[in-house]
Amino acid sequence: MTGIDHRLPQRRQLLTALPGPASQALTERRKRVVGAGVSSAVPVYVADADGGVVVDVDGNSLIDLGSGIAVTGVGASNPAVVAAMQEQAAHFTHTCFMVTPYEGYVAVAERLAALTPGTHEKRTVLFNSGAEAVENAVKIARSATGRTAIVAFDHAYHGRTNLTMALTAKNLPYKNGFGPFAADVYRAPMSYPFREGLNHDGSPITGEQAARRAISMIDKQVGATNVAAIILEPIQGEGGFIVPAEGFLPALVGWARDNGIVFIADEVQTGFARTGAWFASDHEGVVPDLMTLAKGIAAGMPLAAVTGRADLIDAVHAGGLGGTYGGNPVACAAALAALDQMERLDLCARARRIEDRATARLRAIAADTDLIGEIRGRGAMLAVEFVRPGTREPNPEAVAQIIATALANGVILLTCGTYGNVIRLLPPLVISDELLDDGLNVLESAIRDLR
Ligand code: PLZ
Repeated sequence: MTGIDHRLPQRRQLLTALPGPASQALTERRKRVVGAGVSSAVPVYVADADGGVVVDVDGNSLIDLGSGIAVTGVGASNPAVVAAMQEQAAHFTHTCFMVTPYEGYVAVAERLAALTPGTHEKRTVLFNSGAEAVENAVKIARSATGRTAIVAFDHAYHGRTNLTMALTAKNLPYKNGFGPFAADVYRAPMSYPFREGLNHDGSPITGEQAARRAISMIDKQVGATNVAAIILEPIQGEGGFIVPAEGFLPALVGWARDNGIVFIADEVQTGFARTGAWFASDHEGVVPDLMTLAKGIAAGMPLAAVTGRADLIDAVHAGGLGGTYGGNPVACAAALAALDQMERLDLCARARRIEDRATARLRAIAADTDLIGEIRGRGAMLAVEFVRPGTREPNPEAVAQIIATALANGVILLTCGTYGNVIRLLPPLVISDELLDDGLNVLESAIRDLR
């Protein structure tokens, strides 16, 4: 029970092989006019989507275990969100908040102040994309501290614009040939328990030790007094759904605070009930100085935010932040309705239920194969890291095959990871138990097919 009456039947049904003829025809049209640098993970064209299903132009009904990369937590056509957008669009679609402002923007900022960690005074500025939010968080940190250096982490993903490419770790496909990148960006070692060495006595490296290793690198190579901000995804997304060892985050935040360094939590992927809490920072009681938010905030409308300490954000001169579309009124209406839905349907609890259900299944699958190195994640942000049997060597080939088999059987699954060897589960939070189970059945048999 998810508390929503879905418009489309919530079932997997294939009428053609995938991609079907209508999708294939669109792929041909696309090749003639769409830039080759944009690729699509799933070569079926969408006609409709609702709850846990995506219906393609050939009438096939696929199970969505990706939510358009962690965006449509409340569903891709949630009726409350659709109604709110229609109502707003019927009045005005745009005025530009920098020209003639409107209430929706202010209301979103109020909601974010209340929902994000910490009871201190907060401010919000709205933008269009996650990358734009990250760029602006960096601008704010530099302006407020008068310092310039920014530290990001191994395996980080923060976007595709010039500054955010510099912050992003992985070369292909994100950075290759696109440099030179923004200056004064440094990379510190992450806590990645599955791929971490051991202490001399054979004990695992703790979160605090991993934090000390990063801090020492920053101190020695950059110098704390030069650092405006450190930016970190509390659970890394594109990098492989890496959950740092417990204690890593609090130790870094404490050190940043002691040294006048702004701690930016990039919760673009982890935010808005996805991990079973409003924000991933909540799991360890971390209160970031600034947060970057996007994706789940507005059920698919392009909206992003920087929310955080009033003293930092208000340090920027008047007119220093903005953009034509930032905080578009239709996107704000969608966000307000989506946030209502998250509360009303208690989607944090729903994400935890998805975690329990899916991890139990995944553990059973793992017990039966030597291809799975680790199952990890929180809430409805879960990952399976694949290895070559008997080793920790990444196995991207197995992942590619599993994804292809699952798709052929009508399940949309996404990959991630620096080594391309991680399958991530990001179902809409409103997916039904039955549909989730059916999707996991398909994943299980795709894995079994490999053995
Ligand atoms: N920060 C933590 O996950 C976007 C990118 C997909 P935008 N992640 C999906 C791709 O290949 O482009 C993301 C993120 C984190 C920032 C971003 C950037 O958000 O809205 O894509 O700009």
